[in-house]
Amino acid sequence: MTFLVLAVIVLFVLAGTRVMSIAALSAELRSSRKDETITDAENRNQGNMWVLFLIAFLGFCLWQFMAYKDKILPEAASAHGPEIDRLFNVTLALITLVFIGTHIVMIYQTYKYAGKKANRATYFAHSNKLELIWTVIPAIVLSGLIAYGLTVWNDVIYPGDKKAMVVELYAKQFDWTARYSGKDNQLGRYDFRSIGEGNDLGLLEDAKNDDDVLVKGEFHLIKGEPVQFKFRSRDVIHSAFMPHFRAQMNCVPGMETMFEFTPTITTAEMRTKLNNPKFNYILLCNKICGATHFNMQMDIVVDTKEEFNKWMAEQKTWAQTQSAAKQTAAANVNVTENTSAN
Ligand SMILES: [Cu+2]
Repeated sequence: MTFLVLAVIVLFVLAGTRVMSIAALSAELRSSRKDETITDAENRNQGNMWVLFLIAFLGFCLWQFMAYKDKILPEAASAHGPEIDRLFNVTLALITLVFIGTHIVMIYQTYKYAGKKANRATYFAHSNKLELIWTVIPAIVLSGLIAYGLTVWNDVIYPGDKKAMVVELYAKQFDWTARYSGKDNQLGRYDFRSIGEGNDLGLLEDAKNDDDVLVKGEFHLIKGEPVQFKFRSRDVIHSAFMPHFRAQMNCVPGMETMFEFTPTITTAEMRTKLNNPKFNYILLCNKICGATHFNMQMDIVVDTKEEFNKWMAEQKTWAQTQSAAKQTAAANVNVTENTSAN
């Protein structure tokens, strides 16, 4: 099927070039014109057509903007989110202005100065005034934008000193594990050499690990309470992207990265706001990290404190998982011994 489609495309291109060369030949035969000189009328015509193109093009851009408006992210669901959105909107407004302005100026030139036989071009090699204008204005605007961006980043990355719940997000090809630090709010030690069957994260024998809770597929956060994420990766660079909370951080093998934020809207509230009972917050991998990168995601549920505590009570701690695994292993050994005795 793919081959057929490709064959059809190639044949179309070949047929197209044939038709074009035939058209060119017949035009030459029919033509009474002896030279290639473009007339003033033709130039005027081109100038007018550029204006039509400008209107159609800007109209198309506006249409796209309106048509895809509902595809952009909903209201930010984190405390720092509105600040990121403001920065985004200011940048977008600026580049939209420049985009429209440069197109209008450019096409106005082709319209106003459409070729005329009588026209003579002005020649000048250098203009200090022009150089100054197009260097100083962008420099000022861009410096302002960068200063604003750095200020926002500073606010976002160094949040208040309210004690945050520590959660580790562990990335590997191709899934995520969330590790809650438990009652002590401390993540236990790990070593990559301990990674193995039943120990994806390489956790070590450490009392701080005992109350840690590991979950996959979905993890929960509390509305109004800060959460400090610590990111790790086993293999390649992944990127933890939580778009609804305006949060993203790289997960780099061999080092720990961090991001802290406070969710402000529960999943239930957001479902009502968006009038979409199926809505879920999401954690995505935002680095093309391999074959099934597209599927590397986890749902995020923002709960009230009570809902969260109820959910957390249902989860098994690392110590519980470990002792269950030991019991299963012991049972298996018994079975093997019994079988060999028989
Ligand atoms: Cu990934």
